[in-house]
Amino acid sequence: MNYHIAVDIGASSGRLVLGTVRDGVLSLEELHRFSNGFTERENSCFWDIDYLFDQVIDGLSKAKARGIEQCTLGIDTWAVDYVLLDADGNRIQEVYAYRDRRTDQMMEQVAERISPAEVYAKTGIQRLSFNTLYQLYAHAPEEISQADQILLVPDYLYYRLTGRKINEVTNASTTQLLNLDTRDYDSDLLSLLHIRREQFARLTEPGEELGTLSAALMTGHDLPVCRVICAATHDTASAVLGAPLEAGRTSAYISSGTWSLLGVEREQPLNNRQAMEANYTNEWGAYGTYRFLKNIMGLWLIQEVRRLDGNRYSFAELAQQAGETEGFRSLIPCNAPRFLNPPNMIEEIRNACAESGQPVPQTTGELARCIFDSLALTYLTYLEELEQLTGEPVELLQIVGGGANNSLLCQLTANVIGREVTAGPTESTALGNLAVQMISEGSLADIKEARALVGRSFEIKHYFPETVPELERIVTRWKALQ
Ligand code: ADP
Ligand code: LRH
Repeated sequence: MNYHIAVDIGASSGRLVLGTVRDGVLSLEELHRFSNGFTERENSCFWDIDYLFDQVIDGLSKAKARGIEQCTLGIDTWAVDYVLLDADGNRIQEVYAYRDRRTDQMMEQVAERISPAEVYAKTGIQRLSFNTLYQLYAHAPEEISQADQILLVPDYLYYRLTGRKINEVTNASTTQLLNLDTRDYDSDLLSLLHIRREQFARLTEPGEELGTLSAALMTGHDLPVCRVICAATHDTASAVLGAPLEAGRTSAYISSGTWSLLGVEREQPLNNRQAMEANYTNEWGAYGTYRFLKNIMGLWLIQEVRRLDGNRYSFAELAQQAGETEGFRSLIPCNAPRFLNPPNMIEEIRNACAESGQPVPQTTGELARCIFDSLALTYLTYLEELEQLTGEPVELLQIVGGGANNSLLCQLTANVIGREVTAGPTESTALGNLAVQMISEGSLADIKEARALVGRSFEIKHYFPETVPELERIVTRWKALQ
């Protein structure tokens, strides 16, 4: 029996998932799950990277206790965030979380030095205030010069496990520093940041074998013998690899978690003027693919409402309460920067409703309904924009990730976009991570085979559009809010 373990850490939770194939069917077993989130201290937002590393070790110890002696191992996490290391490989400072407000004015400042059009032509990456480019620009050059090495978060976890320093490409593309033509870090952008090429590590493709767990880790803990494989370390790259994209039908996907990433897989980037103006991104995927997509504020909105409500209700309960509440009563423009990291999400949503003369959601169910209705309308807006940009009509929308559990949101999405929606697998990110491991060790030929395996191993739910009374009027109301 071949064992594969995916370490998948999203902004809201992490897990170690064991994948095994028996009789041509892939099954998953969750070995370990833990919560994640950034903490705010003195107006800055940080991840607890040591806690995350400890969770990886705890999960691997559980694997050993469960009888797994040998396995392959891959890691993916959220994108853009980085760790600065000194020459001894020690962290120079804490790891900023991308919602930290120090980058608020950085896109504008960078635009004074190099035009957004030039950056887009070079990188094809959308302008988001938290891209690594803007995060690094927020440092004083002297601080950057102290860094011997800059690793993104999953690269750093690999380094702690194996001692090897790499920059995995799918995640590196989210820095907004990779050049589409040279396929390396762009020298103009590096100069702007006062960074030397050697401060970044070697760009590494998914599938490369990185070695074994370090001797120090193996002597200090009871762990399986792991062949460590470089996964598609950007969680969204793994999520789309693990999505059973339907051949023969034009489909778009939403990787639905803390963010809703809505887009299509392509073999070529699309970085023309229209794509730039609409702010679509071309993130690098594994095996020569690109994800042409848009970041939508996503389930972060409900995560924050739930947290501020004292975690009284589960996500399933929140969806149920929303379902019992009148629909399309109060709407918010989800993608407005005000929702990226407001001091109080509940107040922010209420203020936005009051400012636009709509009823102010009072109960938790009303707040949840406002979020889900608004997300479904945002999906419609960007799906139509996506079709215009690619020139290809979309028949089917495939939702993967934790958000695929939310049947209210899936049904609302089908109703609003007027197209079939599929939901699942919910663990597509772990599946994409495992797929790279299996392709790397040779038990699967390619991503087509991997998707076929996912397709026959997991149940997918189908949602068909139901009529929404006065949808046109709702859409007009929604557009007026932007
Ligand atoms: P990330 O990887 O960004 O941390 P996930 O893909 O794990 O996110 O998705 C987490 C989200 O999935 C939660 O914020 C929640 O909104 C949604 N979710 C998970 N389980 C359920 C459920 N049973 N019902 C409704 N929503 C759910
Ligand atoms: C989703 C995600 C997304 C990025 C954001 C930082 O977890 O990786 O693709 O834009 O987090």
